[in-house]
This record gives sequence, structure tokens and C-alpha cells, in this order.
Amino acid sequence: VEATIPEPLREAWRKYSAKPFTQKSEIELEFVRHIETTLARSLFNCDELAAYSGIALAFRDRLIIEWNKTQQRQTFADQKRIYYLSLEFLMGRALDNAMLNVGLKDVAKEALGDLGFRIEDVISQEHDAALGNGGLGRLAACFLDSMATLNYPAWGYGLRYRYGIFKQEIVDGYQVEIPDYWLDFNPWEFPRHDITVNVQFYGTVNKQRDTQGRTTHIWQGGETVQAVAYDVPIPGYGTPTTNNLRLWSSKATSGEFNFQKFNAGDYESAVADEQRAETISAVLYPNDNLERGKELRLKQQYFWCAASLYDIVRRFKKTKRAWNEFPDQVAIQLNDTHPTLAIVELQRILVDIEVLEWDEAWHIVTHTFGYTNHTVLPEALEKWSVPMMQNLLPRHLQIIYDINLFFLQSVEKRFPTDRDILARVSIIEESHPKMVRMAYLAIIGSQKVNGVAELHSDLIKTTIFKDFVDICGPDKFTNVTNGITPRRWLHQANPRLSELIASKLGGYGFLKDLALLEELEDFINDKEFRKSWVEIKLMNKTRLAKHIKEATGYQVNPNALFDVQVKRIHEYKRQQLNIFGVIHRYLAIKAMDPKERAKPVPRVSIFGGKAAPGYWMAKTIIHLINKVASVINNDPDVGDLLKVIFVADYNVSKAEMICPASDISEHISTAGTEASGTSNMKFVLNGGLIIGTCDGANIEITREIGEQNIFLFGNLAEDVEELRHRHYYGDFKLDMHLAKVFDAIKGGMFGPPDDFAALLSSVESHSDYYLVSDDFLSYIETQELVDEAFRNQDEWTDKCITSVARMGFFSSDRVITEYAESIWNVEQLDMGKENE
Ligand code: GL2
Repeated sequence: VEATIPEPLREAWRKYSAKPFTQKSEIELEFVRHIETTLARSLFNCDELAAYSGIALAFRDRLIIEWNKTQQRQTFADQKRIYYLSLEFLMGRALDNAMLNVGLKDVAKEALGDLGFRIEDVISQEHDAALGNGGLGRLAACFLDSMATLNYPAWGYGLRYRYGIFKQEIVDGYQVEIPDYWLDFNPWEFPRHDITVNVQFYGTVNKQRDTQGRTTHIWQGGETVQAVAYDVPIPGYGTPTTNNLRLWSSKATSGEFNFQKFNAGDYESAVADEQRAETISAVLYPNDNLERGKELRLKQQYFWCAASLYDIVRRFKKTKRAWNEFPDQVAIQLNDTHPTLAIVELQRILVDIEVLEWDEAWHIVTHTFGYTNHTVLPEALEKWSVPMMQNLLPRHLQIIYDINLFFLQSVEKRFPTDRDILARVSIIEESHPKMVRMAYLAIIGSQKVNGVAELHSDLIKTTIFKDFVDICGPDKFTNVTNGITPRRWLHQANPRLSELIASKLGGYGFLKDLALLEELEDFINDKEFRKSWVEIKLMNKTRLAKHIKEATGYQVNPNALFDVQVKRIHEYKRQQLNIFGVIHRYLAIKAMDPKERAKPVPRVSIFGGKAAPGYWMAKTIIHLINKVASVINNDPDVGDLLKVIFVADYNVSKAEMICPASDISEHISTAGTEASGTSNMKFVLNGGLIIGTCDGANIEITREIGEQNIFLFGNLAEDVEELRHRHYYGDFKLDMHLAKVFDAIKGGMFGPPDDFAALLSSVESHSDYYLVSDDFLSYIETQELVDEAFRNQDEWTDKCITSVARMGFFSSDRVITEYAESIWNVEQLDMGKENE
């Protein structure tokens, strides 16, 4: 049967076609209908979870209507599309975001109120979609929001993990990991059982001659796994555009194979095949900034790249265009090296299946991809063992060798006298075993390579990719400084502040054009405005204090200075520097005459973040923080002067509560290690100040908001190498203040010193790679400046307002516009009258 309804019958169809609701009564109707029919419940058994389900299903329907139209509009417009390939999409909750983006949250609030529910309670029923580790995954989520908001025809492609990032519990001060099974009820995804791709692994490659005498490669045998598409609608803010995030789920191929086994009575083995296939998309690897070279991870990567490429190519082929037009229709962005196999896969499709000549195919490939680098940490740069790749993807390894051969030939021609350059830039590292350097492959296969903040983009050009700048020319390398979506990170996370700003700027236009915030500076002396500003901060802190009380039992004073460091636990991010600083402060308070203790500014040091399950040092840092907390928080000498809190299970929805509640947040990585950081932006946008190093986007934040509004400290990136070198060769003396802190720990003040011996020794006797000792004095002195500044609340408020006003640059809308213009060469879809 023809899939398209014939023209004469379409009128009837259109008459009944679903319309998006706008009225409270319509929302109520849909809400009750879903609860009574979809969920088979009633007003006699509707708890908050059921209410969440009902309202989520109602809004899902609303999104789907626009989503279908968007897809039609984009197909009709027939423009170049963006495909954002990311192994991580750290989306967080969807309902609040959907309601805000379609502009109906207030209406929904009333509707829910009419039917007996408080919207906040309903929203908090939703389980975070936590398909990511940290900044890299959250950046992908912000980009989806901006691409939809700006009406770009864009798709996200990722994996539908059954288990997202683990849930963290703190038991006796230690991190415990709990699996995150999040798919129990997820109204936001659409299984597309009709959209499947068979993906092959293992097997062998045979050469054959075709009828024209050309050699072709046939990849045969091995194992086939089926990819099934699950689609997630991504609504733009204040626009009908609703883009698609397609997540692939793995299952055994249905068909002959299993059927035969089953009939032969080999039921168990058929089930085992099923389970093995499902393992591929079962779990997100919980490492942030670390690669471990596991085969299953490589399988995930290929599975996802192959399915996505098949889908993209299928869509292109429908347009019946010639292959050389592929790069005019398709821009694929590689979010880190994780999807680098997509480069190889496209070359394989073009050469082996579509029988294009190698050079023609390679021209297409290298004009299609862009690669974003997110780190210079050596342990995070992906390398895959050649034998593993040979076994899993034999044809791809051949293609990689060919790409490398042609590349090295061209290098040799241009640099005939440089003897070492070929070994340095070869995609294959000549180690034992040999390794495929994925970043090099990504650079060679892409038309543009970008870093994520100015310093980072400079560093990759002068350190890890230096040779490639010489070979490919400087134009291939560019910077696009990260940003965040103001919809989630201001409007959703901090509705009161958003409303206050809107009341001054004459509406919510700033949410779509964040540079408009600069007009806030005009109100800096407006008394009423300042009063509301301060009140809002206090309300947000009170809300966090309430959560802290419920979660930890500790009572914190909302008037104290809230000092927050929330992010993945990592030695390079230096939570150890922070907790050592806290101990220093504690010792100082203890040493004071009781009369003097009225002087210091009361502080609450708040930590949060997960450690990778195998990262022992990070887990030790969590343990120390918790031990220090239990000592300080129970010390009657200290009272409100200092409290230490570890917020368990830091995630996107906790971030939405924490960012608006901070006075100062810590972004204190060793200079040159944090590629950008993005929570720094979230905190400032919510009216908090920063203490930080000259690293990542801190530098550009300083440039935008002004030096007087940020507390910078520590050594500079340019000095790090020299300092490390000096430590290494014995010239190392522990900072004297830090030595006192270490003495306290060694004296057992925070429990058995053995528990922390390795952590102290990483600083004292193992050359202090992260320069904790070098930066300690500067850190504690700068913290004193923070205290002083906080004492003058008026000046503090000046700084906060000025900073928010100058944060326009850090909108992910600006970021996406830069990518679109300088990397993707794509245009926004013309929405005609619809978007006015
Ligand atoms: C990261 C960087 O560490 C972080 O500084 C950056 O802000 C984000 C987004 O660009 O990318 N790189 C990385 O591997 N992870 C990050 O968060 N996990």
C-alpha cells in the first residue's frame, strides 16, 4: 500500500489532524484523559508520579505535533543539515524545559493547581536523563537546545543507554555506586521499530575483481547486531521548531539466525545471543576525561557511528543528488574523538558500497566532518589497539592504514628533511601493541578542528597538535568558546531572577539574545531592583539549605557565604586544594581567641561530584571531604563560622538548584588543564562570583566581566611545565601553611591518617603534578580577599549585577551561530511568518 494518502482524501485527514493546545482547559482535558486512559488510573489513585506522567504525556503530544511539522518543513526546505554525533547527551529533566520552551508553564501550573497538584512537586518526580558524565555531555545538550531555538535543521545522534551515569550514595563517608535504571517510565522517547540498521562486527575481508577489473573489498561473516532508533523531541524556545535526537538501542537481529537456533532446540543460546547484542547499548562508561581501551566501548562507538551514518546516507540518497553534493547537504560534527570511526565508515560506504574512487570519496569525507577537541589531558586522548581493531573491524583497519599511507606520503613530500615527523604524526603509534591515534585520524579526516576556549585552542595548536598546524596550515584550527543555554540555566533554574530581569528589560527577549543583559547595568543603582536581587539570592540559598538539611541532617545558615565546588571529582580540578583550604580555615578558627571568633565571615563550603568508580584517588578526596565535614560540623567551637557539606549524587537537576544558590564558586584547576569548564558560566549567570585560576573559559569570563569582579589566583599555564620540571628534579618544598594542614591530617584529626596517605604523598613526595602546593598560598590569600569583599554587601551586589549584565557572550546561541558560520556553513531555516 502506498504510504502517502491520495490528495482527494487529505482534506478529511487535515480536518482531524492534531492541533497544539494553548488553553488551560485543553491541558486539563489532556491531563485527565492520559491519566484515565493511557495510565488506566483515576482521581482515586492519582499520586504525584501519576500526575507527572499525565502532564508529561500531554506535553509530549504537544511537542510531537510540532516535531512532525518541523521534520516536514526541513525535508521540504531541502537545506544542509547538521548532525551532531555525541556519545553523551546529559539532558536532565525534560518536562519543565518543554513547558517553558513552548511558553505554557504558567498555564500548566494553574491547570495542575485546579486538579490538586503543585507544579514543583510534579516536576520533581521526573528522573534525570543522565546519559553523560559531565561538561562534554551537558554541552551537547545545550547545543541541541540552541540549534532548535535558532531554527537550524539539526539532528543529534547518540546511544540509548539502559543505564546512565550511576547514582552516588555516600555511606560512612565513602562513595557507593548504584545503577541508574532510568527507562522505567520515559515518555520522552519514541521507539521507531521500523527504523533499524544492521551493524556488522568481526569477520574477514576478501578482495574481488569487479566486472570493470577494479579491486573491491568484501567484508563478510562475523556478527550482526541490530540498531533500533529511539527518537527524542527537542523543542526550541519560542519557536515551533522541534528537532530530533536519535538514540540507538542494540538488539539481536531478528530473523533467520535466531529462528534456526530456536527451532533446533537451542533456546538458551538464542537467548544468550540476544543478551550479548543488548549489552552494546547497556551502559554509559562512567569515566570523565579518561579512556580505558575496552573492546565493548569500541563496539559501542562503531555501532553508533555505523547506524548514524547509514541513516544520514539514506536521507541524502532520497534527495537523488550526486555524491559530490554530499558536503553541501551534510555537516557532521564529532563531539570529541569518540565518533571518529564515522570518518572511516563514510569512506567505506563510498568506496566499498557506492564504488566511488578513493580520492573522490576522500574529498567528500574531508569536506563533511568537523572535530571538536575537549581536552589536552594525555590520559583522555583515545588510542585503540591495532590487534583489537583488526579483530573487531578488519575492513576499517585497512582503510585507516590507507588513509595513513596517503597522508604520510603527502607529509614526506612537503617535509623531506624532517626525519622524525612521519613517526610523530602517523595515525599508527609504533608501540607494543601498535595503537591507532584517534585524534590524529579525526584531524586528518575533518575540514575544521576546534578547541573549546581560547587558551585551550591555543594550547592544542602549540602542544599536542603542533605538527598538524605545520602540515595542514593554521586555518584548519579554530576556536569556538563554549556557552550554555540561558533557557535552562537562567529561566528554568532561577525563575525569580529571570522574572526580575524581564521586569527591568521589558520582557524575556534576553533569553533569545543574551547580549541584551547589558542593559541591566543601567539599573545598578535602582534600590528596589537591588533589594529584589538580594532577596532572590537569599531565597535560593534558603531552598538549598532546606535540601542540605533533608539530605545530610546538617543545618546551614543561609546568610553565610555559600562557597560551592560542584563538578566531577578529579585531581586536575583540585577539590583537594579546596578541602585543604577548608582545613586551613578550620585550624585558624580553632587557634583564635574565642572573642575573636566573631570576626571571620561565616562560610558554608559545599562540594558535590562523582568520582569514576575506578579512580581511587578521586574517591579518597571524597572520603576526606566527608571526614572533614563530620569533624568540623560537630565542633562546638566553630558553630556557624564554618560548615562543610558534601551533596550526594550531583546531577543536572541538582545543578539547577545549586547554581542559583552560590555566592562564590570554585573553578580552580591547574592552569592549562581544564579545556573550558561550563559551570563557571552557569554560576556567574546566576549572580554568583568566581574564585578561579587563569584556565579555560575563566580567562574569557574575566575579560567580559572585568578583573575587579573575579577572584583569580595561582600560577599561569605558561609556567606549569617549568614548575613541574623543577619538582621532578628535587627542588620541592611544601608550602608552610599546607604543611600545617598535612600535620593535622597526619595527626589523625580526620580519622586514620593511612586513609589519606596516598593523597598527601601525591603532593609531598610524588612531585605534586597538579601544583597544589605551589598554588596554596595564593589560594588562601585570595579566599581572604573573598571574605573581605563579602563583608561589604553593597559592593558585592554591584559585582554580581555587573557580572550578570556582561555574560551575554556565554550563551550557547552565540556558540552555535559561530559553528554554523565558520565550520558547518549551514543556514537557519526560514520560518516565514510562523516565527514572528
Ligand atoms: C571536557 C572538559 O574537561 C571541560 O573543560 C569542557 O568544558 C567540556 C566541554 O567542552 O569538555 N572534556 C572532557 O573530556 N570532558 C569535559 O567535560 N568530560
